[in-house]
Amino acid sequence: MTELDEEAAALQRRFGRPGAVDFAVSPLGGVVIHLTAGGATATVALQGAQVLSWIPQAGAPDALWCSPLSKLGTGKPVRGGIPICWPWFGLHPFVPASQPAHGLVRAAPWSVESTGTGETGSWAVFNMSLTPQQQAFAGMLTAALRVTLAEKLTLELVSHNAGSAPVAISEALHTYFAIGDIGRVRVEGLEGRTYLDQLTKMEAEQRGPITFDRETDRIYWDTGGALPAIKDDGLARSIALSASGSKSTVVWNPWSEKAARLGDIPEEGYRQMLCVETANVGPRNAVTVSAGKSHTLSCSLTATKI
Ligand code: TA6
Repeated sequence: MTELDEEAAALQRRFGRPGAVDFAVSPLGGVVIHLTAGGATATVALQGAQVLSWIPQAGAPDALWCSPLSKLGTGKPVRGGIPICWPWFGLHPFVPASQPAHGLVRAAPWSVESTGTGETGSWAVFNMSLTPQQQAFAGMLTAALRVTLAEKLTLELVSHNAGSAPVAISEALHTYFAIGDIGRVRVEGLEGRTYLDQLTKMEAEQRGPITFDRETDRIYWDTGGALPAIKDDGLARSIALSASGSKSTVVWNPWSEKAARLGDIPEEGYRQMLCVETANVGPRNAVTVSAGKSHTLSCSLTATKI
């Protein structure tokens, strides 16, 4: 048995619920949890507490896109699934050059706190604590992520401030959705909202559904209460996002040139992926967590045929 096999077996003995919560070694080279509920399945890597796959109904195609060029255990986040951007989104607000983009935890090892299965589905809770060095500039923060699989896939990211002073955070459930083709998909539900175009640094109002014919990188502000949905004519599928504790929604497709520069998206791979991210993006939509308090960012995903 390899070290990973032994780690998976030990976690299975402690947290496994055979047929509902099962630990295994992924072909990507790390320990994962397979959640099963009804005909749905989801796979979550301990690295980054990153959801890598979500089959919403038996026989349905994966609703999440994951690059075939990514591996676990490389020190880099897997390109795909649902990376956890925390405790900042994008570049660090104060020391951008010295810190990784999208925070400290999307490629770090999280620990399993608890698992279970029952009428509400199958679930796992992961914990993350910052190192003392990280706390020195990020604050006395801890994070917990609960992934629940039932008819929906629900993620709840709880930020706790264990310090004695308030801490401002920004964050995103940076979801890569699998789509038939970027030219045959639209995002509804953000009409009339104001967004920042990250490419032009200009703000504009969304008119009609969002469609795609070029690199698109937009932060939609103040989207609390919005119900964005991806309408995918290629796969004849609709994926609805229902969020809470979220004031921003990020919509991103790298298109061909940026995808080539990123280096971990196969040629033409950008056509089968679309990010619609449940977030709180600073400074406008940053969240201040008071001393001793917590904040929860959550999103429930529902996939239906159209
Ligand atoms: O969420 C959109 C975005 O901020 C884009 O600007 C792009 O950088 C993307 O995230 C991916 O970032 P990554 O660090 O994973 O390459």
